[in-house]
Amino acid sequence: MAHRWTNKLGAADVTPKGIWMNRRKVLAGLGAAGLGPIGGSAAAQEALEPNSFEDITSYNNFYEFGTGKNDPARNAHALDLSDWTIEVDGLVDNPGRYSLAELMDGLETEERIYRFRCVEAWSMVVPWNGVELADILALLGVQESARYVAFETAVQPDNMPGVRRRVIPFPYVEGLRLDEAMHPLTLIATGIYGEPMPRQNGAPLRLVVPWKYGFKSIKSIVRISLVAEEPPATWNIINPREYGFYSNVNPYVDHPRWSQASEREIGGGLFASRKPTLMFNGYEEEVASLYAYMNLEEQF
Ligand SMILES: Nc1nc2c(c(=O)[nH]1)N[C@H]1C(S)=C(S)[C@@H](COP(=O)(O)O)O[C@H]1N2
Ligand SMILES: [Mo]
Repeated sequence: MAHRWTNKLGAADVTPKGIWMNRRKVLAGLGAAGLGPIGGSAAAQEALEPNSFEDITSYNNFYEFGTGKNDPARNAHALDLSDWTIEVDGLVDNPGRYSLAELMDGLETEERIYRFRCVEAWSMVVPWNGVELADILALLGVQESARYVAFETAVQPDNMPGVRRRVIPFPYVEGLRLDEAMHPLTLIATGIYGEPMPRQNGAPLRLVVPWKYGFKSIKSIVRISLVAEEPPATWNIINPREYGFYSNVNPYVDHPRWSQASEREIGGGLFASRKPTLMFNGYEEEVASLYAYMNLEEQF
């Protein structure tokens, strides 16, 4: 591929102020701050048409329930949601074991219609309900020395056939750099189409990071840790050559085994043409400054 994406933006100020400025920019892009869903800059022009509830809940990746796209819809009914708690630990002022309601105390969920791009080169548009992770982190009190946020998925061997068969290592783990975690596009989602999060989509709470490949959006979270060092991430552990820690959507950096230049839209029908993949999945204007100092081909 001849053309390579390079970051032409100036120095990014990855400080709380930098984050705040970035947040203001995103909110400014909405017109009236806080009104309506954020779809990203490109999406301001192009109204995003969400996929059907049926598409979103029947074509899934959730390896705890099997590796087939239909397996989560078939098997995730067994996920036990009773007494769900989220362990919060590490470099945080308010560690402890929280219920979902306690974790989101006083926060109102909003709808965000985001593009969702899997590393396997398929995509959907999903109307999530959730809260900004930044707002949860503010309640938890992130300490000065924290640089990353680590997440862990529930392991329920009796209820998860993929865990029993050890199709990949479990628990599924993921992580974000703190500035990524604090970005106003980054959500903790608790629903889709106004319904509580379906089990196959990661009930009762899952991460959504719309400018990154789907595997960063870890499901059914039971642990959130504030840490100083880059935390482990499941697909990066399995195959670091193919899956980087950052995994930002990037049409100019191909997967070693396939092109990332285009994508197949789920629900588009058998004869639909592939659509070009957008830099940072269409959220370039909002997030490119987070990566100003990085070579995105080496740190992919
Ligand atoms: N715990 C866990 N989280 C996960 C996965 C998984 O297998 N286990 N798959 C990831 C991948 S590869 C994708 S594409 C998305 C799929 O989310 P969806 O099924 O809601 O579309 O979930 C991500 N989160
Ligand atoms: Mo994925």
